[in-house]
Amino acid sequence: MEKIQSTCNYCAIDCNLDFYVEDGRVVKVVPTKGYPVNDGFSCIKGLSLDKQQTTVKPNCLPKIRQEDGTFRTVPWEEGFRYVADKMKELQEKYGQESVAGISTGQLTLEEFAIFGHVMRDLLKTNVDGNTRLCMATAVVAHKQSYGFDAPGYTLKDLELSDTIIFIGANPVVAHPILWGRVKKNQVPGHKVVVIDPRRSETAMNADYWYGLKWRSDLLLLYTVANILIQKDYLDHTFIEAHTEKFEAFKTFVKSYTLERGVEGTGLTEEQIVELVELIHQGKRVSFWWTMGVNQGYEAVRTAQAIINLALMTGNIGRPGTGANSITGQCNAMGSRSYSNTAVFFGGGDFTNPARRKRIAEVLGVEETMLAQKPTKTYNQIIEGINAGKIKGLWILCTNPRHSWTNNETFASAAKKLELFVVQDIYDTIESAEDCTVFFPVVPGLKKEGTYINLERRLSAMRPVLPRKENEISDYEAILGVGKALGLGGLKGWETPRDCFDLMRECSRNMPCDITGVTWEALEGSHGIQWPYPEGKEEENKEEQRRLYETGMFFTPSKKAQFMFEEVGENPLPCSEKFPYVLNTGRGSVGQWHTQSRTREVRFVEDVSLKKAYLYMNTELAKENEIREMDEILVSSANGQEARFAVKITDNVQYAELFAPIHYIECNKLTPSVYDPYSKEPSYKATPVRFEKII
Ligand SMILES: Nc1nc2c(c(=O)[nH]1)N[C@H]1C(S)=C(S)[C@@H](COP(=O)(O)OP(=O)(O)OC[C@H]3O[C@@H](n4cnc5c(=O)[nH]c(N)nc54)[C@H](O)[C@@H]3O)O[C@H]1N2
Ligand SMILES: Nc1nc2c(c(=O)[nH]1)N[C@H]1C(S)=C(S)[C@@H](COP(=O)(O)OP(=O)(O)OC[C@H]3O[C@@H](n4cnc5c(=O)[nH]c(N)nc54)[C@H](O)[C@@H]3O)O[C@H]1N2
Ligand code: SF4
Ligand SMILES: [Mo]
Repeated sequence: MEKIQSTCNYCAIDCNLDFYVEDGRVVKVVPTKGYPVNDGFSCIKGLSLDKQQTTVKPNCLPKIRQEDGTFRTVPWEEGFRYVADKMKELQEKYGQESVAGISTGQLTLEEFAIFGHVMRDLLKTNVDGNTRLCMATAVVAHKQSYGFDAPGYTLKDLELSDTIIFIGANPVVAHPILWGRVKKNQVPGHKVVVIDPRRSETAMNADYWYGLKWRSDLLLLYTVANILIQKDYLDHTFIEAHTEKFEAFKTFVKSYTLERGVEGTGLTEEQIVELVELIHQGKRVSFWWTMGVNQGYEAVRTAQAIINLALMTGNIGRPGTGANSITGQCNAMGSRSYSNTAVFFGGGDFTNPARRKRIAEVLGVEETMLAQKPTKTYNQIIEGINAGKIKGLWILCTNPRHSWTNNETFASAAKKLELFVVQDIYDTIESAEDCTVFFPVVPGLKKEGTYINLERRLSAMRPVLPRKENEISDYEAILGVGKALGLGGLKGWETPRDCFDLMRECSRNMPCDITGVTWEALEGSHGIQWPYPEGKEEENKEEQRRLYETGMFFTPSKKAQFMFEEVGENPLPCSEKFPYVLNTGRGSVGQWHTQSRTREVRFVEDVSLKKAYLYMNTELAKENEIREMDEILVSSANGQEARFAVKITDNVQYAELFAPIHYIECNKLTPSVYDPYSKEPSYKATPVRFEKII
């Protein structure tokens, strides 16, 4: 029996697992002992990765739709040529930006790098990722506040913190291994605080739960900041030495009085003051946020309001502290720096002449070949298709027909496309229904590459199983089309390993420098956190490292910025017609997003409901004579309606409904509303009404 250590490619924890293989089959999966992230533990999804060994069918070839609607199976070379020719034809007919791509945070670093290169540099068009739906807010917040998209923490900080504050995060369900680290915290008297309108699974296990009114976080955080200032609970030395714009912030938050906070958040005076005291009394306070913050119409400012609290109280760069954004997908961090979508490979703006020169040198191409500007955003791509301007789309490792906000807008877009390439490990996903080309690729178990987890740790994905005839990886599919385009620019990109070497070189002297990491060193390792520059390996040999320990940030002045803006009007508030609010999120540890993968896991499927459901408050249900599992028709302010079964609970507020995202009905109802800076959808608070189906 052979043992192969690889990385779980579901969530951003990036647990390492030992796969035991015999006769070309995985017979056992054991979480890697001693791996600093998950040390011998994992959740059910990682343990079930072996279920995906059967998904790719034999004779795995591309399919092209014919005029009569049926599919023709073709050899790979023909598939590549078809897609390449069609994209060039569309560009000639309708303009360069008439084709687009949607990438992901769930492939290897090398895979989205080559996709970004082919689409953005060779074809000179747009590629955005599903990371827009997830981490875009944190990216913008970090860039503006710290000068670079660099979350500073290490997971060990959860064990060292005396006051752990989760804001819009439910790690008990979404990041169970991270929650395991909270449980390992031995600091005497440490406290866990949860800020979430819903009494989530994490709230139930916390010492303090602040069940504020949805979308009132920004108001709460400014109120807390104002009281901290009034009480002089500040770290003046840190503010002075390492931050800018504090005086302006101080003036700004003056109007965020306790009364205003109470009125807008629905919390009591005592609760808000208690929260302030908790922050003040903590010696090592850490703030952790996820989608309850990122997915809102003023999300960037909310994330920055969290950063402001950490800065003003000096809770950053020290063990057990930080304003820490928790990442979602296994390689969201990799895609942020290496997908060539919003920034260059390794970071830096597309307009920065020094970066342009350097990247062109590393890639061995003319500077003119490189993308000139950041990509059009996800919403602009979908709107572009619906407006008839974009005619070709290539999506990979994402299922937008289900996951995109107001997802009927994706359904209508898909029907308008002349070329719609779907590249996935299942041809049964909802997004494949209207595709014109399907590229079947192998799952993670059969490929190699690099992942970066939420604490900046690189780890290796190594092939656990051999490939069968015609089975190819995402990397090979993209390279195949890239070559068929005949535009050059792919010398040195032959294998994932070559690509990794290029990307390493692109990162040189950037905050995310990984020039000291080698392909070999990652294999069977404990992972390596960035930065890890060449020549400084000794200096960085600690296994758990954090950024900002010297108080230096990545802005030109090396100081962090207080970023703030008045609390805005809700662009889509509840009304008489739509008096309730639909909250959405992860439903269970076992279910993953659109369920394409986890529905294969027998013990997850056995306990998961087959039809869409939502949670309703006991009192509201009673008033409407709704009993457990009765069906209701929910109508949304976006003009759509969908059926849900009702589960009754006291854990949601009276006017709040909570729908797990694992059913396509959920995003039928979510709106086309975005944060103005990050363009991340406001998924978590849609005005709705409902009626019981008799
Ligand atoms: N089992 C499982 N795990 C997963 C995933 C999965 O699909 N399944 N997906 C992964 C991915 S990609 C991601 S991004 C993460 C997401 O991880 P999380 O963000 O932790 O999960 P969510 O359930 O989306 O949202 C977190 C909480 O935000 C709360 N919330 C809603 N509105 C507000 C608000 O106005 N204010 C505040 N403070 N909170 C609010 C919700 O009630 C919810 O409890 O999970 C990752 N892990
Ligand atoms: N209402 C609401 N909607 C949300 C959210 C929310 O909180 N509320 N959360 C948003 C967030 S944070 C996220 S990250 C998105 C996730 O949304 P999606 O990315 O659309 O969801 P997944 O189900 O993870 O889709 C991944 C796809 O990749 C395929 N796949 C798996 N492995 C491979 C591989 O190796 N290669 C290829 N080519 N394909 C593979 C799977 O079969 C699946 O079809 O959903 C967003 N949508
Ligand atoms: S916690 Fe995340 S990385 Fe770890 S096994 Fe579960 S899904 Fe995989
Ligand atoms: Mo996500």
